[in-house]
Amino acid sequence: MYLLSQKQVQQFQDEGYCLAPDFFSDEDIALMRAELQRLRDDQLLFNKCTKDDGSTPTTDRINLQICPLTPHSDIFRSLPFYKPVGDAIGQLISAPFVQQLDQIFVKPAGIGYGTNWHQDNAYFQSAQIEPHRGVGMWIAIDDTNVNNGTMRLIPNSHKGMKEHKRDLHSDHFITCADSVDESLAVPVEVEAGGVAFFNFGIVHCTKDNNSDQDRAGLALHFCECDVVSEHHPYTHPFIRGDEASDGLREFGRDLSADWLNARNKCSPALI
Ligand SMILES: O=C(O)CCC(=O)C(=O)O
Repeated sequence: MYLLSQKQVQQFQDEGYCLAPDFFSDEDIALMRAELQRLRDDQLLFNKCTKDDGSTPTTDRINLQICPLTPHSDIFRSLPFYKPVGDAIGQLISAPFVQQLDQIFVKPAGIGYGTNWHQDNAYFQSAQIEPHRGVGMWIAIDDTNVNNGTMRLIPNSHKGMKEHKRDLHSDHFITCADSVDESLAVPVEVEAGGVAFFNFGIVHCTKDNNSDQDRAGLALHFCECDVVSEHHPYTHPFIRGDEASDGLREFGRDLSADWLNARNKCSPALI
């Protein structure tokens, strides 16, 4: 059973983020990689990069995204119901809470393009949402480091919302890059299976992948149920609280064993 330490929880409360370097096992990562490969083979990820006009697609800069993910993958749909995930989120925000959204970004080797500075709360446009009541869980599907453009985040940046405008190097992203002091940023350098938890108000980005290996990250977002944003068309399953049913009420089936069952069937050759 994985639980965040008191020190990690305290850092999340004080600075708006914490890292859990060994959250997922090699077997978990093998399953994530196998399912991601299936999604890529099925051409369900799309390049979000554009020339400076916000609309003309690029071929020399690629930032592949699938969002939302759950409608395309029973395996990733089951991950929030895997007990260690809900337990860790329950240490950071209060029940009842739901899943807000899920997505994967892939930065292909050499031409992988970063996702510009932003606060997730600028996307989850609910008038009433308070950033500390939502948490992003960014999972390294591959080893991450500065050379392959890992996530960077700015500690303590969650205490106020910044102005965002359209990022014209992408087809729909928004950014607060103009008001960011990059010298304050911390890179999230973790091996595959490591996790960064961060408050919906934390300013963060990813950079270009200059390495010779693809780099993928999976982002799950959770928030307390009374601040959920309906901005994205998405089912918001209850993860903890009286209305939580391990997916039964939202998806018609108890999904609590699905992650482990799929993991047990996944080929060890992929590890
Ligand atoms: O992986 C990325 O490029 C960006 C991820 C991100 O910004 C997020 O999860 O909020």
